[in-house]
Amino acid sequence: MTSRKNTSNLSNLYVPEPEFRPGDLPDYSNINLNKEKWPDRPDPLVDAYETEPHATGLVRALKLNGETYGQWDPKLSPDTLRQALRHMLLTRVVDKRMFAMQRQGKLSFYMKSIGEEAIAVATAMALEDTDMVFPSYRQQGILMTRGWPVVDLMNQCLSNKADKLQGKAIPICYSVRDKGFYSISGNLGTQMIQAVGWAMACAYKGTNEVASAFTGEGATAEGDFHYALNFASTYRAPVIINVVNNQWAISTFQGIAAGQSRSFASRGLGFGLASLRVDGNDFLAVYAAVKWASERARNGGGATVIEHFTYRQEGHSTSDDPSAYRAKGEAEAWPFGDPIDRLKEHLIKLGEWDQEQQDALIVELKAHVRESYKKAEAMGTLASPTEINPATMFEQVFEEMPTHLRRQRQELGI
Ligand SMILES: Cc1ncc(C[n+]2csc(CCOP(=O)(O)OP(=O)(O)O)c2C)c(N)n1
Repeated sequence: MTSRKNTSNLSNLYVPEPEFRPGDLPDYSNINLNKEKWPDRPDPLVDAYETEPHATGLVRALKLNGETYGQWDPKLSPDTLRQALRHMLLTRVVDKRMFAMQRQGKLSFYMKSIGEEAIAVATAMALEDTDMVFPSYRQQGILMTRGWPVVDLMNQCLSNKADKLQGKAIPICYSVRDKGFYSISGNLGTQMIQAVGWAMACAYKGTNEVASAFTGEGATAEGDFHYALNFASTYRAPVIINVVNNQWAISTFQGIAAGQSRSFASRGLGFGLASLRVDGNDFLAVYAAVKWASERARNGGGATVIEHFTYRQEGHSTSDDPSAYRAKGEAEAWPFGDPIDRLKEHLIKLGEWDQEQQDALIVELKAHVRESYKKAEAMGTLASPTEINPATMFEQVFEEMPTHLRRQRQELGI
């Protein structure tokens, strides 16, 4: 998206504005998908500056009609594609259920990833399970793909007595060590430097593992993003820096963080890092891009910046009302379609899926999510909390409890 006008008529200061605001009719006819540059797939160890066409064009493999195109098609088996569809649908069904439960007062807060499922699921499927992910709060699809039980996600969001984090983190700030899913912090950007540090340690120890960090495009305006890129570049850290450009940072449009750059991916070029801008609603392209970047990282080529070009179909969180700042119908008008529909169409085109199977899968997943919710609800919700031993607040934070906490616990007599 480009900005439409400079609203600042009081001075020469340029203040960018989004193309569409409430009351406008969203029209993306300026984006001609057939005219976009679809760059070929270079060798993963190519010189970083050779990826300039990839950082400013768009890596794609799946056309909107379900057919594949070009060198980035990872040529996955139908079984793998069906698995991907299942993980993406499960993520969406869980999101919808949790949103509804939040509206019923069962949890305080939730964040959906609707429209962005391909990014998380393709990442998890393209990486090794031993690779560590440093996520933001919109990659729950990674947990679904790595097989974290849905009931555990729900227990965390309900902060109930079965919550493995014992209520220490707000809902959606998951931390799942055995799934290689680093603790999500509410402070945006912190995970970027943590990921690079972790990757540097892997290189130091020679473990051949890769770190994968995620930020929204808005948070790339934080210093942490730039520090992370600098360290990643200097030490050739085996890390993938993912920027999920879903066009909106709550009510702030992407142009505020982008400035005059041609893309978020092109930020990486300035640090001498390989950089790819990928159609984030194209499961095949995301998978292929992550494979490419991980191959580069594992073979000593260092870090890659991947911008996932997508659209946040719904509100930022349960506390947000996007109709206050976005034009009605923007999500429907988004020219890159919906990632789940696109993968479904692809499977149908291959003769490996049909609508009946799709409907049956949704029924199955909804039943699983309903059952999981019943189990989680029995452990307590915001509306009907169960007693949690206050002593748990002192546990699972430090490996060895520091003296000041020991003293505080004694003072409380627990
Ligand atoms: C350091 C910091 N600044 C501000 C916030 C408040 N905040 C939470 S989410 C958010 C928007 C982030 O947008 P973006 O990075 O584009 O990610 P998205 O939500 O679109 O996935 C803001 C400003 C915060 N949590 N931490």
